Amino acid sequence: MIDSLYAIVDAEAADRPLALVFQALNAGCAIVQLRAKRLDDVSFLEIAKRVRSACSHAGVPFVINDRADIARLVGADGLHLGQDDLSIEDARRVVGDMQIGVSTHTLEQAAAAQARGADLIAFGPVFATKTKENPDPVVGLRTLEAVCQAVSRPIVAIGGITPENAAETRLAGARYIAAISALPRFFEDAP
Ligand code: 3NM
Repeated sequence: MIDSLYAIVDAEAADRPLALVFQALNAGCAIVQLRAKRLDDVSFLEIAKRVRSACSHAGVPFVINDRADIARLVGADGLHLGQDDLSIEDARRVVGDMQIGVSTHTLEQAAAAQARGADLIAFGPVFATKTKENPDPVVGLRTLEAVCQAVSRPIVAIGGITPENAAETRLAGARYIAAISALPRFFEDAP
């Protein structure tokens, strides 16, 4: 399961974000995303450089949430965009051919993200989440399954993913499972 784990480290919410990144890398996660909705630019850039370096050493793709400028500055492997962030087209003008992921919450949004050239499509919230401010309605496993069948880009399931529901979420067809609040628990359960 860890090799499908898309570890999202929230630089503001985590007590020690870098330690969490190292834990995720040591456990063998698939992708690391750094997220910071309110951190000042200097601090975000500083931590992003460190995570960039750690991921490079581990050979794990490093994704920046939302901030195309910081993704480009640190040479991230990917940029992740929400529905209200830059469009894929505009983001590409900043980050070039970097991998771009897009958050989606309906089948229509997922299909549109694919049509616009998203490399990875996040879909959720699959389960109830307390992490996101104003989350979209819970989509559930059946809708996740339908989206996984309808689009050909890899799907990242997100929202309320825990070690307990990770297996059924993967079975629904998600290539990756993303976790924020339950992230440390995946390492406790790792062999
Ligand atoms: N995006 P947790 S749900 C950042 O539905 C985010 O697009 C979502 O946090 C979406 O693993 C979510 O703690 C929060 O539930 C995920």
